[in-house]
Amino acid sequence: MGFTCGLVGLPNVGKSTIFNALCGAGARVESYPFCTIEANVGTVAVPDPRLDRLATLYPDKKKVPTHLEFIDIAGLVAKASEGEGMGNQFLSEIRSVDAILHVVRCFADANVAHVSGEIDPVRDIEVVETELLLKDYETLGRVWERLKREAKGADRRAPALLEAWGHLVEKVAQGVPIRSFTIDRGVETLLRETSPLTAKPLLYVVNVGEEGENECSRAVKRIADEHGSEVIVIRGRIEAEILEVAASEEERSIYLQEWGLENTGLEGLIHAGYRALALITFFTFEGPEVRAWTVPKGTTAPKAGAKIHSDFEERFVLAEVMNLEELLATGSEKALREAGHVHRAGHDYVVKDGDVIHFICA
Ligand SMILES: Nc1nc2c(ncn2[C@@H]2O[C@H](COP(=O)(O)OP(=O)(O)OP(=O)(O)O)[C@@H](O)[C@H]2O)c(=O)[nH]1
Ligand SMILES: [Mg+2]
Repeated sequence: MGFTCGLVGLPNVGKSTIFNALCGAGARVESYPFCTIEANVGTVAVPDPRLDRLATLYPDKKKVPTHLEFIDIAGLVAKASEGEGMGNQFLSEIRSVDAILHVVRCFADANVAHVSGEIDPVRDIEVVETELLLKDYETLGRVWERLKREAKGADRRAPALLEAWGHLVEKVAQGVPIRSFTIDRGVETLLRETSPLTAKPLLYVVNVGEEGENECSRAVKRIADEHGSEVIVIRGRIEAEILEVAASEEERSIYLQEWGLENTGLEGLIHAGYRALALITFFTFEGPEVRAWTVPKGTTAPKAGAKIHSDFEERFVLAEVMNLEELLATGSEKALREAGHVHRAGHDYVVKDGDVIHFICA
């Protein structure tokens, strides 16, 4: 199971450029709107210095990072939920992602047309979010009609569900994204099955162009604060170009320094994405590999084992759990074991960020 982040936004805001900056994928970028029609999909290794440090204890093993998937989706415009522009196609693509990266244009460039004529992040964000809300209103409304029919039948739980669902539809009709309010427990399962777009975690990705932060990106930050979302600032074109021309990691960091950038946007995005999706990383050193894995917070040891091999969950006997920092401090698994710091964890053990786990299966 991978985690997928979808790049969503108006046409010509730099979604494909940022996708290339993240994935080095060479997706087509043009100065005219609707350049992207079929979604581009790319997978990136998650840089994690902890994996590099762990790998120093196992010099003969191959280092395998964990991965995130990005989808570069076609641009959407006002009335997309009614089929305008690329229409409904993009909506089904957004439905399949785990998190939305809402790309907002904050670079001025006379050579790059803006679908509404000028840069205005407040209006642009509203256009995109309104389309997602309209689509949710339609989807939830259809379920509501069905619940109304069912409430007339013999199912005694139906009226309570109908009422709670009605509140939900009302909120969406008022323009409140589903992620921003507390969901009645009675509708949780049905809501998950319906997979509404505005329930997905959302991060704003601000494409600031060559000059860096500006009044426009600060305006996006204010909106994000109001919504309780995070903002990642990316100089899209520069980062995409650096990734394209740099022949090695070293060269890449030299170029980044020249532009006064500490990290690539990718690193900021990954960290924010992990926070938004409540993901954690654990490590293994099974067989010939030292490896990082991603699971949602709250995952138990047998479920974590299933990431490695599908039958590990069934065959799970126990997990030997080490703390990565303790393991590095003692210098070897053997020393840690002798110090009595390898913990034996059972079926109920909840995996923590930074655990190093050895699974023992039947
Ligand atoms: N000056 C400048 N131009 C940029 C920047 N990022 C993207 N562009 C340009 O903006 C235009 C549109 O970029 P794309 O990445 O194709 O935009 P998109 O959002 O994928 O567009 P659609 O696929 O049509 O929805 C291209 O000409 C890019 O070179 C930037 O940081 N600065
Ligand atoms: Mg594109």
